[in-house]
Amino acid sequence: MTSVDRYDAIVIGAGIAGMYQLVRLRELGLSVRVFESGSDVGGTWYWNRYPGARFDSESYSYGYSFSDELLQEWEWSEHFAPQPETLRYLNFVADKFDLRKDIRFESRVASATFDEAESSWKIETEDGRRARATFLITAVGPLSAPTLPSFEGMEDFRGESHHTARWPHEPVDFSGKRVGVIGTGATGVQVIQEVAKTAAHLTVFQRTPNWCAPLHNAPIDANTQAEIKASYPEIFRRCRESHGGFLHSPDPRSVLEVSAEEREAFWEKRYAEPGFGIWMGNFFDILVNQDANDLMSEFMRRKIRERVKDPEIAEKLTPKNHGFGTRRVPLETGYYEVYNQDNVLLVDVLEAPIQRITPKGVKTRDAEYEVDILIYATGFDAITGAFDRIDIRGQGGRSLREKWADGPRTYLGLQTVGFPNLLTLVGPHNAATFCNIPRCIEQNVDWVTKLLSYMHDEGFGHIEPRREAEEDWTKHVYEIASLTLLSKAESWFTGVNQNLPEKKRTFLAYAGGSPAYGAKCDEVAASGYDGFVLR
Ligand code: NA7
Repeated sequence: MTSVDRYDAIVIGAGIAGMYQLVRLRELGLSVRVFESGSDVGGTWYWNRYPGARFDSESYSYGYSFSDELLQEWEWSEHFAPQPETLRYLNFVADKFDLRKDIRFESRVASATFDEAESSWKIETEDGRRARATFLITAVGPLSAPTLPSFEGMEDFRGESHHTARWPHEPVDFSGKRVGVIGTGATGVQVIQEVAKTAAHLTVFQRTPNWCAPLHNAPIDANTQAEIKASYPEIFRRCRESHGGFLHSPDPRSVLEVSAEEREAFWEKRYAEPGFGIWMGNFFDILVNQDANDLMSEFMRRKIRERVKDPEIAEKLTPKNHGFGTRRVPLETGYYEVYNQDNVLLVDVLEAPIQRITPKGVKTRDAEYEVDILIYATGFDAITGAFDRIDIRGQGGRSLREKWADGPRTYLGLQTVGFPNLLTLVGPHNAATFCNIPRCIEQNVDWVTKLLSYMHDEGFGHIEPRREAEEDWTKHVYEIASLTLLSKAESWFTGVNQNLPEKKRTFLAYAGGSPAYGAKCDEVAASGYDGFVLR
């Protein structure tokens, strides 16, 4: 060891992507070091410890698929596992594959600089540790840079306050407490329905309501467990063939071609089924045709009215500025019924905005709401945020943050011109950003591993995309997005976060689906990496 440790590859992040990338690179015989800011493995599942955090993907469709032994050893207890179980699973994986010995924890990478003379990357952590590697692989996660509002007085609040993605490791007791939650995205919905069970009083500060659908979670019984273990190849085949890597695929019929009775029956069935079927397994055109989407949104509107007793509250909970499924659909268990409880108050902060945080609570235009605990479920600087928090400098000292300031430009969401040997797992414009994420992570990691193996065999030490390839891919990403209604809504997919006014509205994910994306990646590899320059 010198003062600067040298490796073949440095991976940033020990979540699902970083852990799997480590497994694969070790198999190639490469020296690898993973840097992780947390004190242990797990990424998303390490940080998001808020009460109520759980999968919206079927547990058995979410775990790693690469090891049959692991699949047979691990047992999920519920169809949609809670966060503590997922974190236990990831720890189990880390133990089984002895991953921790190559991971440096509590090491946040502050900067990464490309050294043109050596064609390698130098990184420095916040605590001054330096390392160097030929390849820099980011596994930083698409939703890992939490954002807080910038209300005046936040630091003067006298109670306890937490962002959901920075939840304490010790349990927070809500009994007898007045709790406030700001935010009603997928996270807010999960935390609200859980806190409402024990808090003395809960005030929900909602700006934009979302279309929420029932999760229908249940424990997995012994027979089902055996069936799951016997059918993993089939489970993963179905995921591979579906647009978003889920067990749900769209119905090929148009909403507009079936009778009113038929579509009602279909939607009732989907509403009563577990998971994302109502989003990913709906009529194919609800996400591309406004008329089709309007009908679906009307169905969901009726459901809210049926479940929420007070019609005025039901109205407040009904989205007005976007159609069903055009933003991430929160899955819920009794969420709407929470608003029938006497101890729960819904405050519409679109109507009466939050003006400041006071020592005692939250002050809106109309009133001050006193709380003992304040929960910020206010989301993330999505997809590009975790990159922006590292000072990444490529050829000529060019900053990645500056390059992507008007929106990311990539080739396959895996590389970007001017930053050779930097590979961005689950990066912007990568199908993994709109996916049952481990399924697409495995695709990304396997592709990168094959690339590194090819480069080793062919004697290449340098890879970067051609400018035309980057332009074509970026254009394709925006064209595909423009065909969907997702591109019309304000959401983290489109880079809209009102706490980040400088962030440009673009489309950050890839909406063309993981099968098409996977096929394109395979084609590029088979052609000897068409679109890339290898030296
Ligand atoms: P989201 O989906 O970005 O939701 C953040 C929520 O916080 C959303 O309801 C926001 O309202 C609200 N918010 C943010 N800032 C404010 C301020 N200043 N005032 C009032 N309300 C605010 O993040 P999540 O963590 O729920 O979900 C992220 C993903 O993680 C999710 O899609 C899953 O895939 C897992 P807004 O909509 O901006 O009006």
